[in-house]
Formats: sequence, structure tokens, C-alpha cells
Amino acid sequence: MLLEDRIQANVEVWRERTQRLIREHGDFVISNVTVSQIFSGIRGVPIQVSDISYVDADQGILYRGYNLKEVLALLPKKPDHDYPLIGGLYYLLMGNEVPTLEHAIDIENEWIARSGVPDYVFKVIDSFPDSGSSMAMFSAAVVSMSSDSKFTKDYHSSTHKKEYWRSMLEDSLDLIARLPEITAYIYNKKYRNHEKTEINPDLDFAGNFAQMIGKGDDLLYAELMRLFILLHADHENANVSAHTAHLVGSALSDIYLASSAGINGLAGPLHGLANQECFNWLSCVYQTYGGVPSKAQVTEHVEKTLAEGKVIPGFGHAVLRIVDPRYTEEKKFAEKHFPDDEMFRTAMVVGEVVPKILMKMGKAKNPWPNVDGLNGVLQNHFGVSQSDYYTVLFGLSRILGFTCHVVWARAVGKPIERPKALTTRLLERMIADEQD
Ligand code: HAX
Repeated sequence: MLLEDRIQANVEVWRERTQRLIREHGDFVISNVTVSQIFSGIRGVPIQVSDISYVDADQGILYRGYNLKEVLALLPKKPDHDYPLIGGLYYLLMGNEVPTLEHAIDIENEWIARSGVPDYVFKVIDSFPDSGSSMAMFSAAVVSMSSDSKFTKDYHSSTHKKEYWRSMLEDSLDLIARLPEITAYIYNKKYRNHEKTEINPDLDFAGNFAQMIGKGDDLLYAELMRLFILLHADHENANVSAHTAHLVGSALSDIYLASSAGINGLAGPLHGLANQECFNWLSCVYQTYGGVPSKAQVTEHVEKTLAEGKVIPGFGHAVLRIVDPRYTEEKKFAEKHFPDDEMFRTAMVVGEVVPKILMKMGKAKNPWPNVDGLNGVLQNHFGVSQSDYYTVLFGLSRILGFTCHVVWARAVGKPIERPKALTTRLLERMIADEQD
């Protein structure tokens, strides 16, 4: 496989860079931690090295150092596609090199060759009621495959730990290959009469997902999924879901266990579930005013939501201080293909009104729209209107990032994570001692 050779060629270089930093600069102080940071979710405290992707407050996500515009321009596309192949994106994230079309197709072919979901996974999903949580089904399906982990077999063999990344890479490829069928089945079980579908070897990763949820005739939906997966694939490894996956992986738990844990974090409303919350909130605005609302009506609705002590979903970010560039790319897609869609127009009015209100309140550090602001609107345009499914789409994409971090953690030999906790009494004493 071209990708494995590429990683092999890089592994020693990255190990040496990491080791040199520890050897020569191990005592270098990066930051001091304040009491308020401890009590505010370790906000802003550097806890990870994240070379695969990095969130820059003023540029947004950088994949291997490239911003989204560059990624969209540099990654290879098939001649009849508008957006890059997901196989190429994976190659960039995992291999740290802009792929050729051949590299991208090589990964897509790997996924096709490894596709085929064991029957027990469908049984796990089917053990949930149809009305059950889509994210719980997804998490359970992913964790159930832990028994197929090649890494775990490797761990119990005589393989040296320096080589663990190879079987982790195998697990990453196997897991991702199965995702379109698993995620499509969750949708079909809930909303398409339990229809089971199969991979079409002539289609790419995104195209396969589209055809498996019954959107195969609409080529634009596959384009949306290429864009969507690209935008959601990673957001450095310090956010709730990616950090959770990385943390669990640091105990040498396999990629299925780590990814399922990450999925559980993604399911929270302040994180991945915000796209569901956001669409529901937008739908409520639309229904309350019987169509695309005016600015005054949106203002009224926003004030009501804030008065109830709730946040406005789809706005704000813990790191970004600009309009999320992922939102901008989704907005461009909708402006090009369906500017008159009423939910899109509603989101545009909301996008004009909310930042002004949040700025006036002066609390939110970032009043601008984030990626979740338009996810549901775009899916809804194509008839995927079941908002409880939206975070599964996010997870389908984000597992690419989770698994790249876990593979590279093994490649550079990262240890088990173990930060330190304090008690309130200890903190009080430390402060009192300092003040004496
Ligand atoms: N609406 C109302 N108030 C908001 C707000 C919003 N959209 N965004 C921030 N605030 C408030 C916070 O609740 C906080 O208030 P308190 O001091 O009373 O707790 C204050 O402004 C300061 O918050 P912050 O430092 O700017 O933001 P945080 O880092 O604490 O939180 C969040 C970041 C994304 C969780 C936050 O902006 C939020 O809740 N947004 C709405 C939910 C959302 O869209 N989440 C998706 C984020 C993107 C993502 O991770 N996707 O997976």
C-alpha cells in the first residue's frame, strides 16, 4: 500500500523530532495554569501535540498545515467531481503529503476491498428500538467490532511496540471501510424500512454513502457529502471527542474502543449534537413565524431563547475567533446550488441577527456562526430532514481524524495520558501558602 510506505518513510523522522524535544527541551515551560483555567474545563491549556490538524483562532482548521481553501484546491478530484476524494483527504491527514489522484484512488480501493460489515454488527444495531438514539446505535456498532482488531492480536504477539502503528493503520482502514454501510444502515433502519444496501465498487466513499441512503440518483448529494466529510474530518485532538478517542487509545485500547468513546463525546449538545440542536432551533423559528422570518422576528426568538438560559446553537466556539471557515464553505455550496431554499434563507437571517445580539451581550468570546449552523439546512434540502441523524454524519467524518491521531500516537510512541487532579482544599492551601 502506498500510504504504509509513506508513513514508514516518515516514522523515524517524527520519532526523532519528538525525542529531541523531550531530550533537549524537556524542562521548557510552555504555560502556567491558572485556577480559573482549571475551573473552566482546562480552557486554553496546551495538553497535546496535534500535527495532523490544528485549529488556528484566526484561520480556522489547518490540515497538515493547509487551510481549507488550500485543501480544497490541492486535493485530487475525479474528473467528473466538484470536490476531492475522501481517500485523498485521508492520505493527506495520515501520510502528511498532498496525494496524487493515484494515491487517493489507492485508498478508495483499499476501503472497497475491506468493506463488508459482519452480520453481528447489524444485530447490535437492530437490538435498539427504531426510535432509539442514532448516536447510541453508532457507538455500539463501532465498539462491537473491537473483537476484529488486528492491533489487539498484534499486541498479544511478539510484535515490537515500535511496529504497533502498522496494525493500528490496518484497524483504521478496516473501520473506515465499514462506516458508510454502518451509518447508512442506522438511517435506513430508522427511516427507510430497515433497508440493507451494499457497497458499489464503482463509487467512491462519499458516493457509496449517498447511494446507500437512497440518494444515489442525486449526484449533487454525493458532492455535498464529499464536502461535508472533508470539512468535518478533524479539528485537532484537544476537543471533547478527539481528545477522548486519543485518551482511550493512549491506554493501548484498540481503534474501535477509542473511536466509540470519541463518538460518545461527539454526541453532546455543546459539541457534535449542536448541528441537530441548531436545525431544530431554526425549524422552530421558521414554524413560529410561518416562513422565512424577518430580522425583528428572529431578534424576538433569540431573546426568548437567551431568557430561558439557553445558548443559541450554531454560534460561538471555544477556540475560533472568526466565522468558522467550514460554515463559509457550506454557505458557498448552498448559495451556488439552492439560494432560494427557505431554511437556508432563514439561516441567513439568523446569521445576520445573532452575532450582533451576542456582541451586545458581551459574554460570548466568539459571536460568529460555527460549522453546525448550516449542516442540517444542507441535509434537509436533500430530504435528510431527520435531525437526530445529523451527528452520525459528523461521526462518519470525524472517525477519519480520530484514527489518524491514534495511529500516529503509536508511531511516535506516545505514552498513556495521566494528568493530575487536585482537591479544593489543596488549591486553597496552595493559594494561602503563596500569600503568606
Ligand atoms: N449563545 C449564547 N451564549 C453563548 C453562546 C451562544 N451561542 N456562545 C457562548 N455563549 C456564552 C457561554 O455560554 C458563556 O456563558 P456563561 O459565562 O454564562 O457560561 C459565555 O458566553 C462565554 O463563553 P465562551 O468562552 O465564548 O464559549 P465557551 O468556550 O465556553 O463555549 C461553545 C463554546 C461552542 C460551547 C459555546 O459557544 C456554545 O454553547 N455555543 C452554542 C452551541 C454550539 O453551537 N456548539 C457547537 C460548537 C462547535 C462544535 O464543537 N461542534 O462540534
